Amino acid sequence: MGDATSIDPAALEMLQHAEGCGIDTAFSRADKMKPCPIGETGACCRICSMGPCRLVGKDAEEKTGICGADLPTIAARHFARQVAGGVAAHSDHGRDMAMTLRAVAKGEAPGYKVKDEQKLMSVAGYMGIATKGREVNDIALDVADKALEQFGQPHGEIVGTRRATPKRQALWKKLNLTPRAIDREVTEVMHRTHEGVDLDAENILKSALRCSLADGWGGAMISTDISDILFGTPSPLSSEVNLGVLKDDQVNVVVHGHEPTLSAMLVEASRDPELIEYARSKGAKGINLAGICCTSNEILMRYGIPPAGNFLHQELAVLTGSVEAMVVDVQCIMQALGPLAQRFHTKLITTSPKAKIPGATHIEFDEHRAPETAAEIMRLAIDNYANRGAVHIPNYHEPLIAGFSHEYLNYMQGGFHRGSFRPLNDAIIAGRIRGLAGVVGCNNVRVTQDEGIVEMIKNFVAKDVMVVVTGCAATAGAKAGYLSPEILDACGPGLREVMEAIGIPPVLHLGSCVDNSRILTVLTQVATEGGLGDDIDDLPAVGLCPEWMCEKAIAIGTYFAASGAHVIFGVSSPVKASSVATELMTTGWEAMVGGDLEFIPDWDEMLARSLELIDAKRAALKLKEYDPSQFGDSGDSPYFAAIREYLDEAGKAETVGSAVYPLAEGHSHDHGHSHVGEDA
Ligand code: BF8
Ligand code: SF4
Repeated sequence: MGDATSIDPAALEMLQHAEGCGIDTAFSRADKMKPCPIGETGACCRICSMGPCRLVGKDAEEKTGICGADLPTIAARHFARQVAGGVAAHSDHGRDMAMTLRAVAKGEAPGYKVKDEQKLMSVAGYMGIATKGREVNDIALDVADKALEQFGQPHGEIVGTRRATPKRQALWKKLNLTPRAIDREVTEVMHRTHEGVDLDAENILKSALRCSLADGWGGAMISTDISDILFGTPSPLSSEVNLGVLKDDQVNVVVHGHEPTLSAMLVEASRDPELIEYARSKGAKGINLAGICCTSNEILMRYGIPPAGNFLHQELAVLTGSVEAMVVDVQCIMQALGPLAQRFHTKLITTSPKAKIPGATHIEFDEHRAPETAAEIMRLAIDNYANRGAVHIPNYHEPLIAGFSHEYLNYMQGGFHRGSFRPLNDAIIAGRIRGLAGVVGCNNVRVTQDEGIVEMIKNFVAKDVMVVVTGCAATAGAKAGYLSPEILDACGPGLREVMEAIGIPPVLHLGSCVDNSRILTVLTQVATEGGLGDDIDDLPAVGLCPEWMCEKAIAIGTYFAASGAHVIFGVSSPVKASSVATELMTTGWEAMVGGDLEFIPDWDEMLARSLELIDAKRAALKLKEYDPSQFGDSGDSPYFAAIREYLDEAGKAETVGSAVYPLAEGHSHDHGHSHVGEDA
């Protein structure tokens, strides 16, 4: 095992256990397989079979491939293809959500319904769909069809872009960056980066910007909106996180992947009295559902189902020997799970026709018979309980609060009908809050698991920067205790004062990676609320992806840049070999769209650069210079006192899935009728 493994004690314990069992993990495989230094930096082109061409050596920037392509073109082409891959993944997920909504509207998807009518109305509103006096399912059908149109419409522009600030929309139009249709933008990038088409790095990167916008304001936004419509817009609730949420005396079912459609049905199945009784008949005390990666975030946000961990925990969960079934759909699923599951009793179950794994059992999920499929999977897991061997569950579980949404933040700051961001904007203007940071994205074995993410969160809150988190970064923060109310004690004085006054924590879990679209709409509202300029590029805000791993992360970083945000990634730059491509994506993009994408592998430098960017925006807005000595502790607010008391009870009572904040009147979101594992 190398020295850079994890800061998570549960992971360290499991890695030692793996070593003892003689089992490989991504961590140990990374020691044996170093990244290819040519591909890592974007200096390898394998687009045609005259190559692959590798532009290396001191004079690499003067060299060309066989066809004459130079380093900027090769690096930009590869980067643009990564963006297209990420956009395709998020958007195809969005398409599936739209298909499900369509089936629901037509009465063809038993088990699902429109759960959040308020959200349906607001989505119909921005899509320009009439709602007055119409049946819910008729509106839902139009919303689903409009969403599906976004993928292949021959004319027009992606409707979600209308939610950007007027200034941003005008800028995109002027630069010809407004995405037209999701599939079209992906296809066009694949075409332009085919051998012998777009050979101008600047132009290639510009097409990557437009393509990425088809994700943030298109596919990802559709995913978030329709998930909210079908499963409820999140509002805060408590849960627990880390491998310790697995239970040694219950049937453990772990969902892993991204889409909420099947996992939400498994939530229902795990609460089905008949199935719980069946589990008991097999000697288990109950059914325990937990999650990995973003499907975990989806059901954490809405039902309080506890995450067992983030991306690098997927193998570790199986290694506990306690998982009866790991149920996967799409994205971020390691092929290594196949052979690994075979060394334990764990049934690895693939469910998407798009994603099969050698060694797995395939039970295809179909939204037209979702409850039956979920029950079938659950029964298989229960039947497997008897096959359990030795169990090693590390005893680490942290309390956390999750479930924040744009809608809920509006509500906390003024009510659903007078929703506003005034208190937040005023606090930023006054300097109580120095700025905003989004800390998002993956785990990556090339850096110490969770270290960069947690370093950023810890330092930001201490320096009065309010933080929003999504994806595996949210899980990392939660595992380290930064999503518990105790975090208030780690806050700078100004931030603490504001959080106590508004009644929200300083690190807000906004959901899965597609829910980064929530950050776009939150930033847009902050920008248009008044006092902080009039577009995202005016805001004292940064977006960070310290431990990025996949193409989706690249797509996200790019659409934030195209939306005007300064974005910093860690690990290493996929265009590092080309100083020209690097320049184009930093100073070039900043001049063009106000945002940019930098890669800074060192955590201290990443933090320093973030604060520098935030302070520079404050100065440009002529805001007061940030001065932490101005503000003092206001003492505990009743909100947090109540939450603290509540969590103190956590050891004694079941807290998972309980709403922890007051809900608005007429608030249509629910978090299920009973707690996980609780008797029905
Ligand atoms: O979609 S953060 S490792 S799970 S890609 Fe994958 Fe990265 Fe995790 Fe969420 Ni997002
Ligand atoms: Fe080499 Fe050009 Fe072919 Fe790329 S497209 S592999 S640079 S010849």
